[in-house]
Amino acid sequence: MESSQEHTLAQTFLSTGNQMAVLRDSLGTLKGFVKMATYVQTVDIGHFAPADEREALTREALTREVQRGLIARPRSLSPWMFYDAEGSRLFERITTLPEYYPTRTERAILAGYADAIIAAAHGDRSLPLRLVELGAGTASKTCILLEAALRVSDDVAYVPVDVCPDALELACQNVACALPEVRMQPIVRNYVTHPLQLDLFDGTTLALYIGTSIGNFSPEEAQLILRNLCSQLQTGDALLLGTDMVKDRRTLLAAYDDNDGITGAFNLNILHRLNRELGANFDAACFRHRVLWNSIECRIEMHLESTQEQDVSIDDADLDLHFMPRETIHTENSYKFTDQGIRRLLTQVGFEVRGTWKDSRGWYTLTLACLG
Ligand code: AVI
Repeated sequence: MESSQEHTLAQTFLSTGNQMAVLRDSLGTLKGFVKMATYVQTVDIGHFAPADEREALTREALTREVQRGLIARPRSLSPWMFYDAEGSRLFERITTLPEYYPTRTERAILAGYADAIIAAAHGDRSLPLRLVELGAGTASKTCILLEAALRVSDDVAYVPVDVCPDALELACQNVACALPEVRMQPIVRNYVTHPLQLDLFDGTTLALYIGTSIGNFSPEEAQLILRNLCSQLQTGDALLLGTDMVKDRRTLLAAYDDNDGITGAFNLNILHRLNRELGANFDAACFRHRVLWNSIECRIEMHLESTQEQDVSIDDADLDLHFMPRETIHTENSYKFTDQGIRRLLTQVGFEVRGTWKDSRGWYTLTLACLG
């Protein structure tokens, strides 16, 4: 039976939970995905049948989410809704903005300390090493760690886990091109609603939860995700956690409200998405991107604020909404951490901190934790 907390999470996030394998031809070209359990057929990516099924599941999840979040007071929508194709493209742009420091800061820490991190995580070099990445996205930073792993072991496997098959495909292509010697075992899975079930591994597993993705979850959700992950690891395995740190308010606000308005477009894209996918008639020009620093909860909050009194309907969800001027929809939290907060979170779920690496300003931390 699901606990009520798990049930709430399950309602909030997409639920496409199949284990998949990537197929390649003899030249290593990506041919398609198959379910692990039925690893018998070659499927061309372009004709990947379950796309319809995935679309239907997404529409169902979107419908449930607007029926929950837009009727509630205060109104809210879950941040997974940002990431359709356009939202993912906008997010990639955000990661390159001068104001958005987390991505390049984390990349610089990885570039400087990848060998030290791998050495700390992988004590017995004679054993195979498996890197399992939650929310792999395009795996653009992961190659730095995989390269370091290949410097100490010639048996390295990479298990990217992501709810989005397109992102996984890109991750696999990126890694396969740069590091063809890495064995790839991608898993399409929403690790929030469907806890990971890793195959037993005769070697060391290093779980990666980087990109400060943990920051988009409440402390309770973060604990649940890490506890589930912890349950899949064995003595000697480790977790590398990336966290954005509390810092001055101006820097934090600028990172989520850039001068070029890309983060604003990313936030407003949720309304365009509802127009495209659920027959809504939001006029995005009548909403504005609002960002605030909640110092009590230690988090950046993103909201969409109605600039006027207006009516909106979402036909496919049978919703008629009335917005008052300045009424908001809360779309994202991005929690920021302190050293004590990271330690508390990790020890609460059964990990022991083994090492931390930071940039010179202390803006971002990578923490290596092992099973306590
Ligand atoms: C994906 N996540 C870690 C980003 C963050 O910083 O919370 C999402 C984001 N939202 C606005 N800008 C970036």
